[in-house]
Amino acid sequence: MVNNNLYAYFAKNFLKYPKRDFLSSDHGSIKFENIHEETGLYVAMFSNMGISKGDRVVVQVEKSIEAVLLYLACLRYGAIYIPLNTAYTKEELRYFLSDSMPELFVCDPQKENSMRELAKELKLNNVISMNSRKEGTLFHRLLEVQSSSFVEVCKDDDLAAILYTSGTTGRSKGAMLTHKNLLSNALVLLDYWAWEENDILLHALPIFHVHGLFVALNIAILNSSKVIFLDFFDSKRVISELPNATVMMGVPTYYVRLLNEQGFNKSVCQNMRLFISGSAPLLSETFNSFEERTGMQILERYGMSETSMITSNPYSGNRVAGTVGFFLPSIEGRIINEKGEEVVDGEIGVLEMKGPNVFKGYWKMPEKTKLEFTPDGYFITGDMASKSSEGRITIVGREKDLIISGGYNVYPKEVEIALDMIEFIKESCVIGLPHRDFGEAVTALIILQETNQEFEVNIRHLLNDKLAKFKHPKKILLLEEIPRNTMGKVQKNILREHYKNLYLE
Ligand code: MLC
Ligand code: AMP
Repeated sequence: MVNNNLYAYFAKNFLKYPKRDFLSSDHGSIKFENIHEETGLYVAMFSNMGISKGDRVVVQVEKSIEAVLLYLACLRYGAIYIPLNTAYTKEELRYFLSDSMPELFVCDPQKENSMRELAKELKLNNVISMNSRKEGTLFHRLLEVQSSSFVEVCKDDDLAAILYTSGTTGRSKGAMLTHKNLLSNALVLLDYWAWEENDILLHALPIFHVHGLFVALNIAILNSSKVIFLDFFDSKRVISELPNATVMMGVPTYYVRLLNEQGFNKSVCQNMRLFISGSAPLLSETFNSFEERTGMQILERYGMSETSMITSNPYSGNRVAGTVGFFLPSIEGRIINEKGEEVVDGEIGVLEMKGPNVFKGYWKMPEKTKLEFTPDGYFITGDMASKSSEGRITIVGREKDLIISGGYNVYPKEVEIALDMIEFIKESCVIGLPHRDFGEAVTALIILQETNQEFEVNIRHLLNDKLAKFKHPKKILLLEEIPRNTMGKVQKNILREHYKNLYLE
């Protein structure tokens, strides 16, 4: 029987270079030949805990080799892996846990007691903990078991993972990704980016998003590549590791920060074959400065949690600054205007696409899922784009009210809801403004009920428990009036135009 479990595909590569390091971090390393034995321990632990195929495993932990093993073990066991940003607050977690109702929740050891209380309240069974220093109750559990040889048999549309993405209404949606979704995209990218036998990936991204987890790690595993696995992005550290690597992936902020470093030059990039950027728009200015400094062109691609990668600049052909390249092989894409018609080349519309990488739907939201697809089965991305006569796509904006700050998505609505709950705030409006480091900066414009000198300190304090830090406004400005059109809709474009230089001066 064919096993379409993504792990089974990965496992075919474990013995290609058995002695090669798969992950090498500041805390240790693991060789390809040991992945199966090691993940077998996690599989045995799942079995002891009574976890079944299709059960959810929610994970909010530091980046570590063991966190990757946990991901691989979930695939192998047929459990649904749900990684969460480590910045999420307890309030945010409450939503994710109650929505996904996991059979296992893995958290940081320092938060374990408080998470146990939350889990008890939500009637969740298993809470364990881990961090990159191998502390936490997960490691005690692993000592109690012997490695299992079990690999679950999966169909290609069985769920492998759920990625929560925020929504315009302020409520996060869980994008359900299947084994086939993940495998098909990784295989296409492996070929499109011409991965080579001895490529070494420099990995500085977090592993709770599609970029660091599925794009970076899935390809590396399929290619049996070594991964230099950094705990987080630090420009000086990245520069010191670049001579040991051939491929790096990052959000635009990484490249902006590298260019701010004197030590970033041609010589440290001498072994590099490919720099890839995505998750947010890469400014032409960054692309050009990068080329001037290193002689290399960053390859920009475009994707989403719901679909993984959709378009990419070519590996061999021209990479054009400000564009995200061509639809990847196996993807059908089109750009549609307000009348529902396909636009002519150069005109702007909403990008829609279909392909084997498109997710199965939003977890427990069939109605919402329906709304995001056209009757003929295209997924509506919500991104505004145009296509050149050559077929190159340019993302020109977003139909959805979304801010992308340093590669993290922030939906203004969610921040506005949190602000409007503060009793001394009469009204709020949240917009993204251009920012040299983060690309866009979350900015709040508020009207107070009455004068309050301490408003900013008080607001920041109140937001601490509610929203992850990266969602907090970088600036909070007072307004007398919020501009609205005749329908009463806030005219955010007027505010964005008025304050466009706020962070640039
Ligand atoms: C951290 N902070 C941020 C932030 N990251 N604020 C706004 N935007 C961000 N992205 C805040 C912290 O809360 C903290 O606030 C302060 O900045 C410093 O924290 P830090 O941990 O030192 O942050 P820093 O190292 O500067 O992190 C910035 C970053 C990081 C850019 C290195 O955010 C990052 O690695 N981003 C990558 C995101 C990513 O992987 N995206 C892929 C999504 S997948 P304070 O107030 O305490 O000082 C996707 C699909 C696709 O979109 O196509 O790929
Ligand atoms: P997420 O929901 O976190 O998966 O974020 C996906 C969104 O990031 C997309 O819908 C785009 O708006 C944006 N995005 C990803 N890559 C790019 C890119 N290269 N250029 C512009 N926007 C991008």
